Amino acid sequence: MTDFQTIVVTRTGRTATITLNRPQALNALNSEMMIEVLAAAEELDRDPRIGAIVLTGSDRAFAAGADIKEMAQQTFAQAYGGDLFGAWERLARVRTPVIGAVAGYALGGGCELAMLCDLLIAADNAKFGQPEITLGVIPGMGGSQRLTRAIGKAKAMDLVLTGRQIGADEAERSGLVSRVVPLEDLLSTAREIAERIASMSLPIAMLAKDAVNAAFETTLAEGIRLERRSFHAAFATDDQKEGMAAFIEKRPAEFTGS
Ligand code: CO8
Repeated sequence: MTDFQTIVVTRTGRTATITLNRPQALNALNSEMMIEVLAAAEELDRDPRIGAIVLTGSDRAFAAGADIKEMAQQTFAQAYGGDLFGAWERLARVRTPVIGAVAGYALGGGCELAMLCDLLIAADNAKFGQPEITLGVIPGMGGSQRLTRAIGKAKAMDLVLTGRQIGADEAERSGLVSRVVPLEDLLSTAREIAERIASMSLPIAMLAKDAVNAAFETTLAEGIRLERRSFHAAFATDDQKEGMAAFIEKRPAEFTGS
């Protein structure tokens, strides 16, 4: 994989970890980091040997937002003309399951990047927030939409209008993260989850991810229809035959991704 300046990419078996690595700026998301995260995620997504990706930062910061120093002088014409931060949306099109492992600050674009992951694990020191309003802007990478869908209108309005931060426990109570673990267990827990997902059938995991994501994109009736069609399609795979045979024969399934 390419030699990156702002991230570190490691592979272990069928999983990979992308670590944001600009400690001097609390992992503030500048354009270089955006290009590198997207390149790494898309390359891993193309690799059928990788069944799950962990996205993480440092103990102090997952990411403290978009790089304020880089964007401070942008004009409307530059922001609109260059579709500032629009490319991050490509991460939502990665089909391999992505687990966000958040410690420390996940603010602004950092919170939005976390919400682009499929499921979120938080360390007990994690802090989430959308402080854009304090800078004279609003969330620009899905915060007003994904946060509202994740935690509901009342809390999303509270965070987006006041810029207040919430801790890991409130984030879990609100449905933003699926688990909170002690800081020292964050990465091992995220990797265990990644390994478990990667031990399943990759095409089936992709179908499952797609079906859950449809709940955010479409009507209930359309979502149910898509789910049922995908369920039926699963019977075209060898992995469905293997999974059900393994259950009946009382042995672990060995999925091949076919
Ligand atoms: N951009 C640039 N530099 C940053 C950022 C940032 N977002 N956050 C921290 N830094 C830098 C600081 O400037 C400082 O650098 P230096 O030592 O050179 O002065 C270094 O990181 C350490 O930060 P602090 O000294 O401030 O550390 P503290 O522990 O005192 O405070 C905080 C930590 C509370 C996280 C504080 O740094 C802070 O408030 N940061 C800004 C948080 C913020 O407002 N984020 C939202 C940014 S706007 C945004 O994200 C818009 C989203 C639109 C889409 C984004 C797509 C990616």
